[in-house]
Amino acid sequence: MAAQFEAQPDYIHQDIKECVDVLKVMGVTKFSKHLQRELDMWKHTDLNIAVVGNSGAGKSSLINAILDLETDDDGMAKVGVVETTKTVTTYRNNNRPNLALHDFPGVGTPNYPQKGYFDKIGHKLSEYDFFLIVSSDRFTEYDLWFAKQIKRDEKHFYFVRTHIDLSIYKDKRPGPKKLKAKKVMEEVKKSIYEPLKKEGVIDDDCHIFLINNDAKLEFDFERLLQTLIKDSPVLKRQTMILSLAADVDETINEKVKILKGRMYKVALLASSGSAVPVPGVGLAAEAAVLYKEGCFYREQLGIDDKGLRRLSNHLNIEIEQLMKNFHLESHLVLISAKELIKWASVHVVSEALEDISKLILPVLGSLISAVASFPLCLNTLNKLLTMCETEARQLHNEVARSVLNDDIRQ
Ligand SMILES: Nc1nc2c(ncn2[C@@H]2O[C@H](COP(=O)(O)OP(=O)(O)O)[C@@H](O)[C@H]2O)c(=O)[nH]1
Ligand SMILES: [Mg+2]
Repeated sequence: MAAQFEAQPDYIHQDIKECVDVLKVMGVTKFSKHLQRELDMWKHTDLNIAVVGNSGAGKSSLINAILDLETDDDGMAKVGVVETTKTVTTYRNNNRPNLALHDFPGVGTPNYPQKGYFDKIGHKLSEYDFFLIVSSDRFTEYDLWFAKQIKRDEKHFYFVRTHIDLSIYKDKRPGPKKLKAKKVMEEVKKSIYEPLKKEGVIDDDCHIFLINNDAKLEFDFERLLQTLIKDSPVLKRQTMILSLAADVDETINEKVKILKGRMYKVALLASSGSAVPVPGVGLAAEAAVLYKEGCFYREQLGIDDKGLRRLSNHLNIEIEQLMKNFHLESHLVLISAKELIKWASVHVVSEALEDISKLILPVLGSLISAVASFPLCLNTLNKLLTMCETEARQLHNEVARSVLNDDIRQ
C-alpha cells in the first residue's frame, strides 16, 4: 500500500511530543543538529554476520546474495574458489557498509582443526550478531560442534542448506513439478532437522533454510532475510533493514515503514532550518533537506540510477524503455533540488494539512518563525515516498513475473 498518514501509530505522536519538548529546551539551531544526529543514528551501528561452512558449501555465493553484490561490483566474494589458507574475510556492499558478512574458514580443515579453532581464528564469538552455518548437503559433525559453541554463548544461529534447486532437479520421481519440489524440500528439511534435534542443537525446524543462492525470490531466501530482521537486536534493527537491498517484498515493506516513521523528523529538520518564508519562493530554503531525503528514498528502494541500471539488466530491457514502460517519474523529479521545488509547487503546495501537522503546528508555531512550511515539507515527503514506493513495487513485481516465466519455460 502507498504511504499514507491516516493511521500513524501512537509512538509517532509520542515521538513528536518528545521532539517538541527537546526543541523548547535546545532552541532551533541545536535542535536541527539533534534531529540530524537522530536521523543518522542507524549509520553508527554495525551488524556482523558470520558465515561458516566447508569449501563448496555456497558461502561466497550466499554472502553476495545477501549483500546484493554482482559481477563487477567492488568487493564481491569470489565464487567457486577453494581458499584453504585464508582466515576470516569480511565483505560489505559499499553502498550500505553497515552490514558486514564474515567468511570463516571451514572447521576441521588442515589449517583450522577443531581443536584450538577459535584461538587460531583470532576472533571472539561475541563480535557477531548472527551465525549462518552453511552446507550444500547434510550438516557435518564440525557444523554441529560449531553450533554447540554458538549456542553456549546464547547467540542466534541458523542452518542454511544451499543448492536446493539441484536437489529438486536431481529427484527423478514422477508427478507435477511443484508437488515434487515440495516433497523434496520436506524430505531435505527432515533429514537436516532430525540429527540436529537429537543432538539438542535446535528444537524446531524454523531455523533451517533451504535456498538457491541464485534465486532470492524462491524457496526460503526471503524467510531467511525476514528472520534476520526479526532477530536483530532492537537497537540494530533499523540498521539491518536499511542495509539490505530492496529486492524482496518483505524488505521493501520494512524499509517503507522506517522511511515513513522518520518522515516527520525530516520535515521538522527542513522547516526548522528555513528562514521566514519568502512569498513566491515556497520551499526553496527547505529544498536541500527534502532533496536529500528523496534521493535516500530512491536509493533505499533500489530505484536510484544504479538500481535502475541493475533492474534493466535483470529484465533485459533498455533503461530508457524501462522508464517509459513504467511511467517512472522519481528520477525526473529528483534530478535536482530545483526540479523538486518546481514539482512540489504544482503537486504539493495547495494540499490541506494532515493530522500530524495539525497536532504539531500549535506547539511549533510559538517556536519557529517559518513554521508554515512544515506541512508543505511533510506533504512533499509523503508524495515522494508514495511515488518511489509505487515505482519500486511495480519494478519488483515485474522482476518476480519474469522469474516465474523463466521457471515455466524451463
Ligand atoms: N545450483 C546451485 N549452485 C550453487 C548454489 N550456491 C553456490 N553454488 C555453486 O557452488 C559452487 C561453490 O560455491 P561458493 O559460493 O564458491 O562456495 P564456498 O566455497 O562455500 O564459498 C559455485 O560453483 C557456485 O556457483 C546454489 O544454491 N545452487
Ligand atoms: Mg568461498
